[in-house]
Amino acid sequence: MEQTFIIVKPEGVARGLVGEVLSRFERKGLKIKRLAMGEVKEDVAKVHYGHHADKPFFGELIQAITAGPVVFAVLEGPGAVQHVRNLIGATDPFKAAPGTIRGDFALENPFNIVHASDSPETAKEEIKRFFGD
Ligand code: 3AN
Repeated sequence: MEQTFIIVKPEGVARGLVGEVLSRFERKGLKIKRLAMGEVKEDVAKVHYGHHADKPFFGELIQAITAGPVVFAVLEGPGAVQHVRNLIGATDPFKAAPGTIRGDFALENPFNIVHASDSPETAKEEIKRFFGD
């Protein structure tokens, strides 16, 4: 069964949105297979967002994801990756549709509340990165 990986980012945890975010995934029918609270260390953040290393916002992105406690989860279900991407909405909160997590709870990047894997292959890498084997 397909799995995906999500992070409720520091601003999501700080604003008390962990239950809200997880409940949206559960209501959709996705199963929570693993769940942990932790933090994203700076070296791990730089690998995780390595595809943005040359962007002007890289510094603020790393600062935001390492700013405080986060919640990590593995979600499972048919088409889990795409379903979760649909539920979280567009990367840019100005473009995320109302009804999506980012559309309902985020104002601007990099504070878009939740990270989710963008493909099943990325999900496998990210699950390994944050949960180990
Ligand atoms: P997604 O998180 O939707 O997969 P990515 O991987 O392109 O999108 O972006 C990773 C993170 O980088 C986003 N979640 C967002 O927090 C941040 N980000 C993307 N674009 C910008 C931007 N223009 N300014 C600041 N942060 C950004």
